[in-house]
Amino acid sequence: MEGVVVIKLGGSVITDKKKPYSARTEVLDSISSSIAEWSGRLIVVHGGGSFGHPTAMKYKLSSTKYKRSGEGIFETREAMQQLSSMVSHYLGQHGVKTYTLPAVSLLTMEGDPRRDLAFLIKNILNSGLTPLTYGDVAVFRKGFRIVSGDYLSYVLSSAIRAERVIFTIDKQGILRNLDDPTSAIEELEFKQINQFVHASEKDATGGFKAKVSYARMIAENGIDVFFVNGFDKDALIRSLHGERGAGTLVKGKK
Ligand code: IP8
Repeated sequence: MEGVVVIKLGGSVITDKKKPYSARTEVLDSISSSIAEWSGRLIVVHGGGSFGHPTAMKYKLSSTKYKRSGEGIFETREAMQQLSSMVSHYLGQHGVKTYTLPAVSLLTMEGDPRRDLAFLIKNILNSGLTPLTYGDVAVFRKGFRIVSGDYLSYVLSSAIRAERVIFTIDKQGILRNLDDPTSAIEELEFKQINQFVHASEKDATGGFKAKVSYARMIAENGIDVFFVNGFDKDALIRSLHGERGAGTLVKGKK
């Protein structure tokens, strides 16, 4: 689908990962205003930050293991739904009206994209609404498992052949040197990306390493991927327009 951008709002951007259940409302407000300024079509995905991850880890839920018992599922999903309703609220305040899709509505019982996913998304986009989804605990044939917002960004961008995917993170981009926050790499080929995995705290969905592997899969599908600083309004707007120099561009395979 021409011109659609998928933006993933990283949990470390929209929440303070050091304080449980603390949303950065001023950041949500600023990101929402940048999104509203941009006139193109968008799908918004967000991560768990200090809402989803501590709760999921408390109940030993992860993106790799299935669980049959419902223990902790309500608590984790409730935390994510709270965060998601804040994301939706701030977008709405700026005139971006969302249509929230829980992960389970996008996937089959095997965890793959549902067959008519592109059709579902197109119908929402064509109505003028903005699809919104988030990392969640989904239920599959084998039981409950977390699906990350990064995986959903991959699934959605592939289904609709997005123009580009933007991962907002709490750094200037992918850093060449982890000790130097100004060392963001301007452009990378998808094959090079795995060399630059940032250290990240342990979380329920595989941290930065998993994000990089989804970014690689997206770029391998021919879609450009940006890593931009979610706190930098200018960089965010530039990446929405697909401009180079806004963080790191991982070039889609040609
Ligand atoms: O932050 C995590 O989503 P992510 C969702 O995109 C939960 O990995 C439930 C922890």
